[in-house]
Amino acid sequence: DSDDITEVENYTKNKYAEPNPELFGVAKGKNIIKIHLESFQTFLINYKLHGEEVTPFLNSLVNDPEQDFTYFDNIFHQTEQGKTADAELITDNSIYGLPQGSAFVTRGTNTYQSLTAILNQQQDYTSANFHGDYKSFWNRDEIYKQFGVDVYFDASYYDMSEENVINYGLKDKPFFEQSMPMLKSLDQPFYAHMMTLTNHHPYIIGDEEASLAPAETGDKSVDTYFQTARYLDESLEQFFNDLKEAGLYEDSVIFLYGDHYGISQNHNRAMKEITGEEITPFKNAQLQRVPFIIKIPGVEGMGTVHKYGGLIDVMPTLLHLVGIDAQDYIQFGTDLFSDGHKEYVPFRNGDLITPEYSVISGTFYDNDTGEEIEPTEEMIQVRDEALRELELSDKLLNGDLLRFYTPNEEWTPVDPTQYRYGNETGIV
Ligand code: GP9
Ligand code: MN
Repeated sequence: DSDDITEVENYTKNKYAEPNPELFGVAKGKNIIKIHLESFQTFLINYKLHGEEVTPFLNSLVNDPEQDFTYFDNIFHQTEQGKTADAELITDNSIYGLPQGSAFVTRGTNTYQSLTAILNQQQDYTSANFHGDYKSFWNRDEIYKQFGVDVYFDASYYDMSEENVINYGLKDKPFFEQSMPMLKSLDQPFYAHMMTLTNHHPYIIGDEEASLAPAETGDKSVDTYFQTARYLDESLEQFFNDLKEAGLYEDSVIFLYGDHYGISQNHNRAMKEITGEEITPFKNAQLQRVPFIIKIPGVEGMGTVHKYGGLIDVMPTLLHLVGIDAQDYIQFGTDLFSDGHKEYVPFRNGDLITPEYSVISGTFYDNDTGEEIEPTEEMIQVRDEALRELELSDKLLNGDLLRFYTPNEEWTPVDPTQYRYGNETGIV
């Protein structure tokens, strides 16, 4: 009820970090291209297999200052069972997924105040999601309407012939290739969310598409993970070239993020071979890093930034870049570019990572040594704060509390009946 939403509001307003004045509004009205790197973990960046870079194209973005990208190398995914759907929920709402199940499915008819709707209402953006799977997967066709996603280009818009499809759906190269005309057809400015798929467990790839030899751990999905990651990397290079050719590259905000881990703890033996270290619970938590890589038109790349954060911080960061103050909205993350950004990162299971220490299953570890430590009062406070944050996010979702929240005078609640995807008729 309204007391509960006030409790959430007080919490998020108190956590809120003021924008960095040098970046606030620099990307106002610019097209935004969001690229979802399926199952992509940070350890792949600059990793060499058989002496070869696995992802030379992504590496060039993070290593070459001329490309003007900024790479955050201490970002964590924060997802749970909802996997991709959790990553979408988190990045477009700055709300955590649920501890069990997928909020996309169980909270698909909630009221949301999503990035897509805010961009549309405040700056007339058109939002479009692109994905080579069918629209009902993860209940997307229902919840996207609550988010106010204008267009959903699902599998029915693509040529899903046998040679184009593998594993869950469309291969990344035909996906990006066929997305180009759809992207060009959008009214500008747009917020385009491109969701890749080929780098998905169990990492299946055909001989014609594999340009890298598999790893040799003997664990099949770990071995081929590098090959599908390479394929994804090549598809990105092709997409960036197409964007340049279409005149959509220079002046767009382009960002890429890994949605969640690709290699689970069931593969610790093989991962020991890959990383050269025993995968302890501490080490496993550190492996939950996913890249966040962003180019902002007119802003020089900042190289590699070591600030700690999570996917929860993506939305407030973007809002500030386009010049919309995040303060009005209920958000659990804070702007990564802000001096006031809080560097503690709650995981959905209650674990926690900060720049100095990690809390895993209730045990505190020193990040430098990986050794157990006795927590200080302050560490315990931060841990409790993180747990409270998760609890409030759950309260928000389970009580559908955004129904009771009006961010500002301009806000119009999203009407889901106004959206149609694919071949849907007027009857919803
Ligand atoms: C399916 C794709 C995969 O459409 O997004 O979802 P995941 O299994 O990663 O949650
Ligand atoms: Mn996924």
